[in-house]
Amino acid sequence: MKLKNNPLALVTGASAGIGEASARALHAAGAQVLLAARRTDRLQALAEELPGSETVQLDVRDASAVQKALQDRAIDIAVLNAGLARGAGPIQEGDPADWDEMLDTNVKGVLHCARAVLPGMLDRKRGDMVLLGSVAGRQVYPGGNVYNASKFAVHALYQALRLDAGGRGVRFTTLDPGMVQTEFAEVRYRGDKDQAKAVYDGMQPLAPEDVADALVYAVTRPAHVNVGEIVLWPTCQSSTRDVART
Ligand code: NDP
Ligand code: 8X3
Repeated sequence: MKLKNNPLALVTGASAGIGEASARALHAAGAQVLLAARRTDRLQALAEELPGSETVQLDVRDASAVQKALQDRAIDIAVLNAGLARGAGPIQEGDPADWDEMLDTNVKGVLHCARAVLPGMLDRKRGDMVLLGSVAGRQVYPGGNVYNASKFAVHALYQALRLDAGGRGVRFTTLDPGMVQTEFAEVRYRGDKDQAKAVYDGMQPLAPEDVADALVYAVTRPAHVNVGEIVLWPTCQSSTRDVART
């Protein structure tokens, strides 16, 4: 699956996990990649492996920084992937600072990036905007509460983007994976490696490369085809609550 004309692909959250795998896969498919995240040491190490790529230090929660960094770039493919969960306890024990961080990153971060990139895509009458949603944005699970709400909001934004900006040459896709083994669980449990490892005990999660493969499929379709919604489960995961473990 190859991209034509060496398009410029922005990947937010390219310093780890799904974003890093997506950047590698897009580059292999023929894109010039713009790698965005907060940890520039990781971005620079990745950029050295991907000739022609660029890095930008970006906190997607910072609306004016996002606007400044992206508004003048002719981005053909925007993979709005930066995101995180914090904690998995019940709402009645939740920490409002964690709620802010999830909503500011997962929801407003997507809005900030879309606001900066979409006008140019609409002017050029082409482009791909891919949102990293989640099955957590389709089914709530115990303790998922605010993370679930953030990903349900991403799904609403996907639908809203289609209505607000659809029909003008730009394709919108929501890519919604189930469990993927990345640093996600470590971030969620604030570096507790045992707790993070237990998430994947006795089951085979998706690899970030599996998600990147689906992404490349979506953006390499002919211009008149918009895949739209991709839900990608590990075979052993039947729902956000049901995982067959050995
Ligand atoms: P990782 O923790 O491995 O990677 C998260 C990435 O997001 C990092 O590159 C991190 O970079 C970046 N990021 C976090 N906060 C910010 C911020 N404020 N500004 C810019 N970048 C930020 O997790 P995943 O790869 O698993 O997650 C990627 C996306 O996929 C998320 O949206 C997640 O919700 C979604 N997802 C994950 C699933 C999973 O099971 N892993 C399943 C379904 C969806 P840095 O810290 O350097 O800024
Ligand atoms: C991340 C997948 O199941 O941990 O979106 O919520 S899950």
